[in-house]
Amino acid sequence: MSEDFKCLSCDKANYKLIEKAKNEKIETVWDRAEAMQPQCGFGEMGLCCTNCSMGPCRIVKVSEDGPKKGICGADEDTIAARNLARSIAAGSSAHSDHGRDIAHALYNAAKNPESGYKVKNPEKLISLAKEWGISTENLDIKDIAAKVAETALQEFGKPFGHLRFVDRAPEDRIDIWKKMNVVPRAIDRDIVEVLHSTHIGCDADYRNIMVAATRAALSDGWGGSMIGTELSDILFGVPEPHEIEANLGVFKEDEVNLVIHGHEPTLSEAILVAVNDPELVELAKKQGAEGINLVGMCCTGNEIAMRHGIPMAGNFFQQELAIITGAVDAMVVDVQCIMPALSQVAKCYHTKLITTSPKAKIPGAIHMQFNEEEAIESAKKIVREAVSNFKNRRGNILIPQEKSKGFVGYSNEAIINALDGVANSVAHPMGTVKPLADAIKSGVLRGAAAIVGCNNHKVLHDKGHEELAKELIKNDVLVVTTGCGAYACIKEGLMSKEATKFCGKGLATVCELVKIPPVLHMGSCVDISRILLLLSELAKFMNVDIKDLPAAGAAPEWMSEKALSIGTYVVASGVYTMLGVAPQVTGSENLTRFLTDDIKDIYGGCFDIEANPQKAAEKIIDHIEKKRKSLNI
Ligand code: XCC
Ligand code: SF4
Repeated sequence: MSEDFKCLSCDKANYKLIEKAKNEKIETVWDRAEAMQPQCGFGEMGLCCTNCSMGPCRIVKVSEDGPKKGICGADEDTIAARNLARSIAAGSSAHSDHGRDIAHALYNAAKNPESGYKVKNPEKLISLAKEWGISTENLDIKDIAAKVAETALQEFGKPFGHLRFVDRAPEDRIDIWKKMNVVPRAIDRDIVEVLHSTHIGCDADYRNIMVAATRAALSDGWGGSMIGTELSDILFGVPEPHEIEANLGVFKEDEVNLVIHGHEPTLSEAILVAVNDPELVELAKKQGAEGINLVGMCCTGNEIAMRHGIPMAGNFFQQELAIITGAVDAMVVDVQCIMPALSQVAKCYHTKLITTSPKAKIPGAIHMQFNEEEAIESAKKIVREAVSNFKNRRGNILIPQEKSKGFVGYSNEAIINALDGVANSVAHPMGTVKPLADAIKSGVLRGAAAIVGCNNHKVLHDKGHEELAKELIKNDVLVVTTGCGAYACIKEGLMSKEATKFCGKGLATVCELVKIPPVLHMGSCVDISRILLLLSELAKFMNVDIKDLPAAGAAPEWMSEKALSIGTYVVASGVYTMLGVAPQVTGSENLTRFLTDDIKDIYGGCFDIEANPQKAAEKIIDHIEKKRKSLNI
């Protein structure tokens, strides 16, 4: 029976649950994807415009007949570019609003003891204060935290200048951005400008639309996301390697299973404190449970795995399946990548789906607003709700056996220290990238590639990530990963020490020598800002620009607008970026050529599209070898 599901996912843990869903007549993402076929060709190509109420307008490409312009006269290039730009702006807004919430939490840590938040890494706080020119003299940690938080919040709307983190990029890179007029200025402003310029009757030049979109994307990568990552490290600690378990087998039949799903560590960190509260653990026991089993899903799962070793239950396509186990007592969600379908699935079981953010309510879910000003108290109320639901389990529980082990938590500090031979401590700020540069120069490592992003029914679930990762490490390319790609890799065993068996000789030697897995877990999607910084440090150390490095990015199964923003800022930072799913722009030949070719001459990076992971790997390796040749290494 489970053989039938091989065409849906390559993760065996899913098969029994998909079968269970079928038997129990519960619809999943795969059923809805099938029901959606054939998908709209206009949308697929980016040729449908609903920017004003004279529309919708669509451009007909498949035949000579039919409109070639919208009612206002917008052509395929304008329409496709406007659609893409708006998606990039939405993606940038999601990451950046997340960053803003973390900055507010840091402010709460400083000013509001009721919040329960505390600065966990004062060294990183002080170092950021110095970088931003904030005087720390005679100030205690709380005062410094307040100043840093306020300064971070001003990055969103400051009227003049450019984003502070831009100065972290190599000089050559900043020069390119200046020349192209894409230096991000203020995060909200850059996003708003995209919305304005893509309004009907405004910008009609696809290349100019991409200027605004690129600036908004850069204000995500070198702005909102970087603020999110840096301030999260300050508040909750710099990630360090932890060995954890991953996949749907992490649920426990005899414990309260609480899934935390979404993105912002402000919630998950508070929930983690709450599940360890003796009173709540006692309550769980009174209900007949052995304890409380907290597990993570999607990016918030990445965040608590890498800081606390909490198990990672599953990625984007596994969220419904988690509930279908019948063992989830509560799924607590905040923002982003939470399928509205969850409330229907939860209804079929005893599971409580609890929404917590005013930005994301779901009909049919229980809404318990998470109040960051009283974070811990608020989290305890949510956990109490979960615990008290244990007794309502209905039987018919199926927890798959499958789970894997692996190491997560490779912040830049952890990677640099590991390569430097400094054991197990990231307390001191970033050292030098020399050992990494040496390994690349000598050719023991041919280069590095980031595999990031989501799940998408257009690619066999997890296969895009896994196969690409395996092919790259076989060819001595070090892989770093974030987001739902990280789940695919850990589930396949690629983050375990044994994964060296998949590696080429050079990479295997490095991994064994410094005791790292060949695929390094760098966190959630906002943490792609860590990758930007690592590339930037490496480029500066080697006296080149990011575009000259033997490095590449890939998003084999991407689907979200955030991924479009990421892809754009990564390309504009000089990185060759492979997509496994084509963006909805192919109706405009000019825009497609711009993104996959012309853009190379501007930023040094470009998009490439290849659904087949083997072929994608070949292209990435080819790119890396070309860069090595140009560097004479
Ligand atoms: Fe979402 Fe971040 Fe994509 Fe996964 S990788 S599906 S965006 S959870 Ni960010
Ligand atoms: Fe049609 Fe132009 Fe309005 Fe878009 S903006 S819906 S192309 S008239």
